[in-house]
Amino acid sequence: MRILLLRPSQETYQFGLAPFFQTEPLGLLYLAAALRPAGHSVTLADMRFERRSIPEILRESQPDLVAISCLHILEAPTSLRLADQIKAYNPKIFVALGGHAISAYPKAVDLNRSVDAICVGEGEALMPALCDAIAKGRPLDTLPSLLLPKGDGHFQATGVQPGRWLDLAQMPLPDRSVVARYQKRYCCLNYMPMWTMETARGCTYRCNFCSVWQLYKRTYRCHAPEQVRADFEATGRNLFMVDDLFWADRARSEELGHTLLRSKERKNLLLVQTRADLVTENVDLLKLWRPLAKSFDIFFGLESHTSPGLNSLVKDADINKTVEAVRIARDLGFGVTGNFIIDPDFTEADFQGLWDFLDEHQLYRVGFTILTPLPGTYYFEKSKKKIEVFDWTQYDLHHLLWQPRLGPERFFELYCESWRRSVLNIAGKKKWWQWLRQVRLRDIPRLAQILARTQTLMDPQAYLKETKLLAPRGLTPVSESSTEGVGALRGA
Ligand code: B12
Ligand code: SF4
Repeated sequence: MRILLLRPSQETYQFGLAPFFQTEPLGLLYLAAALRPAGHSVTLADMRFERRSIPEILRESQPDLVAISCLHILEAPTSLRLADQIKAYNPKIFVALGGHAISAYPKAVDLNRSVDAICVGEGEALMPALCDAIAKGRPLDTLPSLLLPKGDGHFQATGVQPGRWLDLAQMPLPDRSVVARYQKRYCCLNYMPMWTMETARGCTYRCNFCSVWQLYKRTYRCHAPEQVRADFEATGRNLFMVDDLFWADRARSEELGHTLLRSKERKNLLLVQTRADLVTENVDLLKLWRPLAKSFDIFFGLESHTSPGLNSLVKDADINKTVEAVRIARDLGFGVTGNFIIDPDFTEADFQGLWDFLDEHQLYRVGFTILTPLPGTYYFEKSKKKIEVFDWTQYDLHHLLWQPRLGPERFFELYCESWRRSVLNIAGKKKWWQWLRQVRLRDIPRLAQILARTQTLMDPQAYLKETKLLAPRGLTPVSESSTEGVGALRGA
């Protein structure tokens, strides 16, 4: 079969650093690697960079099946629009929709009549089986992990139980040839081009805001060390390892570290994501891994500046570990980056406490996202009663979905003040000329663009303009009161 893999773009890039974090669609690269040996011809279009329209892409690739990957729920509206465009072009093309966010919340596809199958979970076994069944004209309701249209706009699971979890140790390497035409454009801030790879999948923890553990049912599986080494060697100088839980398995991480060190390959930048407690418990592993790259950044899910705050997010962590992990990572020469979650329930004192914590521990290379119940999580179901906004384009963790305790105006003033304390504020601690010293001459225009854009992260009016909340009873709607300051909201 001829198969087209599609990575959707998203509706708007209003907030956040999304335009400067554009990485390879790794899930689709694994699908390409699974489909080609089965004899299928595979092409990929990354709509974040495409100038060609969908009809032009379809004309060129002539697919029998299009597989759309929806990783983030905020990409659901564009994913569905792509499905509609494909069917409008040729109703005979089979449209399969999968990916993390849709797997976690297939309901987001309800009432769409262009999707022929919703694919839940990992695609390496499912996609070849689906293509095989379609090619041979076999009924699809014998396949596991699928939801098929019922005819009334809704979808129904086939009910066939999936087999055991895939053995990642047996999995072929991702096929990067399908993104060769985009490779130069993949980036993480001023690091460009950027590659991504995976050494392990899943997470055994249970943070309430996160959809990863709920989808993978708290499993954690690893690729074989020699395969990881081959992938490490196949990727370029800047590498983001997308694992959610780096250094989780001590013995395996030690073996993997030694395996990679036996390779001659060293990176300019290596970026990994992990938890503070995995750093404090694995100092020797960090020492072992450090020589693998010139710059080695750890992205921590810092989430809160207090232990009760961590508890409320079910992080199963202690704030002392955060402090210790930051110190250890810095002492060993790692770059410390991370993210804090701002709860709409924050008081003025909570914000002040956060800023004091940032100052005390010199945490300025951090971001701030708004606590957002992601569809497919228990937390989403629990929060449904108070959620006022079900427009998925607002689920980028930079929008309010319900009334914050302080009212939207004051909330965004303080939220923006948090961003102003980060290194991205060119009027703040790190001046723009200090940034320039850190980058190559040819990267300066790009850095200037990034810094210019990030200044909107610090402008409360920009957020208020976008806010779709209902006005609290008796108060002036936010959009009308936005120039009048806090008084208008308090006037009720
Ligand atoms: C890498 C990554 C990114 C990259 C982008 C990657 C990309 N190519 O687009 C960057 C860093 C830019 C990013 C940004 C954000 N991210 Co992100 N990201 C991830 C991360 C860590 C890994 C994804 C990955 O590559 N996995 C590995 C591959 C192999 O898995 P996969 O993509 O799921 O693909 C498999 C299956 O899903 C399936 N499959 C995929 N497509 C299809 C299609 C078909 C037809 C079939 C059959 C199967 C199939 O098969 C694949 C192989 O098994 C995930 C966490 C996670 N574990 O998923 C978070 C995650 C997806 N991100 C998340 C979030 C919240 C964000 C941000 C909003 C964060 C922020 N602070 O701003 C932004 C939003 C970006 C934006 N558009 O504005 C959440 C999403 C939650 C949700 N339900 O929406 C996740 C789950 C993290 C979390 N802990 O909650 N992200
Ligand atoms: S936030 Fe990180 S540690 Fe928590 S469940 Fe998700 S992936 Fe695991």
